[in-house]
This record gives sequence, structure tokens and C-alpha cells, in this order.
Amino acid sequence: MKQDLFESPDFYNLDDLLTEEHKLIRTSIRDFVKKEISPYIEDWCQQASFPKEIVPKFGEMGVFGPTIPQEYGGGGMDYISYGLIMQEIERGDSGMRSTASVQGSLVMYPIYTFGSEEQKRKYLPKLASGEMLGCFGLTEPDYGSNPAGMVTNFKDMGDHYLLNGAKMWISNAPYADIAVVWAKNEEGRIHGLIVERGMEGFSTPETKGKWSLRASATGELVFDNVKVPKENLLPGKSGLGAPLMCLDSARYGIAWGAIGAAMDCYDSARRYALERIQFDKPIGAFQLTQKKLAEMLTEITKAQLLAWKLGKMMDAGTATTAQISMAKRNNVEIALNICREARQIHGGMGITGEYPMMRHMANLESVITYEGTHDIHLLILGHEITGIPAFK
Ligand code: TGC
Ligand code: FAD
Repeated sequence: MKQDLFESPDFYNLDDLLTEEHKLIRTSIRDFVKKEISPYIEDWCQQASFPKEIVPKFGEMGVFGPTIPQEYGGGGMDYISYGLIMQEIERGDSGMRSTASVQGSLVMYPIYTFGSEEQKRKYLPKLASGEMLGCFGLTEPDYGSNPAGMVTNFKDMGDHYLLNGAKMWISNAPYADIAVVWAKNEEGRIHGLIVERGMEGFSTPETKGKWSLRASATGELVFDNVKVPKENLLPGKSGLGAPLMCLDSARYGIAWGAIGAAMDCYDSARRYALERIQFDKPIGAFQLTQKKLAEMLTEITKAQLLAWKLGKMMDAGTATTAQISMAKRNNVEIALNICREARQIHGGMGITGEYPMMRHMANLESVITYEGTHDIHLLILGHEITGIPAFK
């Protein structure tokens, strides 16, 4: 019996496609998650508490902005490394991966890609080390899947901008030191602005009562005549394409992250199937249980292949939005299905916090919705196939 079919199934020997450095990165993040996240995650989730002490620890481990160049505090790594980091964090919990992917892909990435040299020097090293936490404000109460309709706006007041509006469902918001906010100017053109905690008229009320991503803090961003210095506008790109480029990077990370959650559930199910005796046999001896396990392993293997090839295309700079959508959509869906099947294998025990399935399953209900819903990704693929956008 192959031992690597347990914790981290590698049925197609995909490790052959990784470098020694990739494997080292994966091992170090896996060890970190086992020590700093897994023993506490159930309590954090039960208490709906965001462990803010994890932020500098993540910084120390280099999980923030792994692909950002080292001169700005990033890791200077490739996209496969980034993916492996997301996979290992999400094996621990999707909410913890959210914290990392927002900081890296949705805050550091736009500052690095569209920011001025001063903005890069001012913010990136502190974000990389975890001295600062950031959030990304695109979604609004009336504009989720359709961010182009956003109403948050800013006016040029001569020596500063005046920002008004509100964002909702923003990961990290209640604890964030800065927010990258997407808003329209007087001509209706979308721009990114860096808003700092402490600016008058800026507040970040927490969203309570979530049944999903309970260890991740979610909140609103409210702008009531906030004076934003002109040097806080991201000068490099305007239009909806700018936030959509950030989403390409974050959705890629999710495609890997979801595999981590799936592996954790599969691992638990396989162990339980071999230990739990019913009708004088391990339940893993029954064909129906074997079917579930075989299908889980098949879907994990297919998802690994999609993620790895997408990573190579990200490194080559050739990955398209539709290719990223396919991987995000597929991998989150299979992870959710695997959580449900693994929960069934655990019978009644599967609904308790002693096992990770219910937590992963509830988390993945957010993951299948944020960064573009499951159906929006299907429509992005439909657009690619037919050339006809069916969004509107
Ligand atoms: P559309 O007309 O297609 O495009 C508008 C402009 O953007 C350009 N563009 C891109 N540019 C760069 N990269 C991309 N990936 C791009 N995709 C499109 C496009 O060429 C066009 O440019 P221009 O110059 O012609 O203006 O836009 P649309 O309004 O029809 O919308 C398309 C749609 C529905 C696919 C898009 O709006 C979408 O993806 N909606 C989903 C929204 C979404 O994903 N929100 C996520 C919020 S952030 C989040 O959830 C974080 S969770 C974090 C966590 O905790 O992990
Ligand atoms: P809606 O857009 O109202 O969609 C509702 C339903 O209608 C969905 O099933 C959708 O697929 C469907 N639908 C919509 N339009 C179409 C169409 N044209 N055709 C067919 N079906 C359609 N946003 C941020 O900006 N930053 C964050 O950090 C962030 N973090 C989040 C954290 C959590 C926990 C959650 C739950 C969300 C977060 N989001 C964040 C917001 C997230 O991106 C949105 O929830 C998501 O884009 C969907 O928007 P919506 O919730 O308004 O749903």
C-alpha cells in the first residue's frame, strides 16, 4: 500500500514535475501549518475569531507576495511555489489562505503592478513582513458579480481626492491597516486608491454571523467624505481591467488552495475507512466506500494536473482569464464534493469538529462564491468558447 496515498496523495507522481526547492517550500509551509494553525483552527472557527498574531508569522514564513521581487520584500519565487504555499495553507483552513491570498494577490500585487516607486517602497516591505495587513475593496452592496456598476466615487478637490461610498464582504477589513479601493472618478473611470486606517470618515465595521470562513475577518469599508492624498492613487492602470488582473492572480491561488482542503478531507476519510468497523469489517472494505475514495483520488489528481499546468502558463505569462476560471471553478467544485463524500464516510462523527470536513465544506461555500461565483466562471468560459458574453 503506497503511503503517499495518505496525507498528500500523489498518484501520478507529480512530484517529478517539482524542483527540490518547490518540495522544500511545500514541506516548510506544511510543517508551519501543522504547528501554528491545525491545533487551534477548530477553536478559532467555533469562536469566530481571527488570530491576528498569525499575520507576522505568515510574514516570517514568506507567504505574503511570494512572486513579488525580493527588493520589495517579496519572495521572488515562481507561480508553482505560490500555488504550493496556498495549497498547504488551505489544507489547514480556507480562511487562513484567504488572509494570505488577499495580502499577496489583491494588495501587494496591485501596488507592485500599478503603484508608483514611492508607493512600492512605502507599503510592500511592511506588507511582506506582516507588519501591515491589507484588504481589497471591489464588491459593493449592489454590485457583486457586476463590479463595473460600482457607485463608490472620488472627486478631485485640487490638493486631495474626496472619496464616498461603501464596499462589502471585504476579507481582512476589520484588521486592515490599508485598503486598496476601486472607485470611479468624475468621468466614471475606475481607479485604485490606497486608503489608510485613521483617515477621517473611513470605517471598517465587521460582518457578524457567518457560518463560513469563521477564522477570517470580513467587513465593510465605509467612506464618508474621506480625504485621500493624491499620491495614494495607483497611477499605473485604470479601468475594470486593473482589478480583474488582480483577480487573475488570486483565482490562480484558489485553484491550488482548494486542492489542499480536498486532500485534508480525503486523508481523513481514508484513515477513517480503514479504522471504522461495521458488520465485522473496516468500512473501507465495502465497495461503496471504495467508490467514494477512488473518485476522490481521481478528482484530486485531475485538479493537481490543471493547477500545475496553469502554474507553468502563469510563469510564462501566457495564462488567460478563461484558463484561470476553468481551474478555479473545477478545483473548488471537486473540493466541495470531496468534503461532502468524506463527511459521509465518517457517518455521524463527520458532523463534529473532531474531523475537518464540516469546516472545510462551510468554508468552500464562500470560496465557490468569492473571486467570481461558480456560474460567473462558467460564463467566462462560455464567452471564450462562443465569443458571445452572456453576462448581460
Ligand atoms: P468586460 O467588459 O469583460 O471587461 C472590462 C474591461 O476589463 C478588461 N478585462 C481584463 N483586463 C485584464 N485582465 C483581465 N482578466 C480582464 N478581464 C477583462 C476588458 O478587456 C475590458 O477592458 P476595456 O479596456 O475594454 O474596458 O467586463 P464586464 O463588466 O462585462 O464583466 C465581466 C465579468 C462578469 C467576467 C467580471 O466583471 C467578473 O469577473 N465579475 C466577477 C467579480 C468578482 O470576481 N469579484 C471578486 C471580488 S474580490 C473577492 O472576491 C476577494 S475574496 C478574497 C479572499 O478572501 O480570498
Ligand atoms: P451576486 O452577484 O448578487 O450573485 C448572486 C447569484 O446570482 C450568484 O449565484 C451569481 O452567480 C448569480 N448571477 C449574477 N450575475 C449573473 C449573470 N449575469 N448570469 C447568471 N447568474 C448570475 N469582495 C471583495 O471585493 N473583496 C474581498 O476581500 C471579498 N471577500 C469576500 C469574502 C467572503 C467571505 C465572501 C462571501 C465574499 C467576499 N467578496 C469580496 C465578495 C465576493 O466577491 C462576492 O460575494 C461575489 O463576487 C458575488 O457577488 P454577490 O455576493 O453580490 O452575488
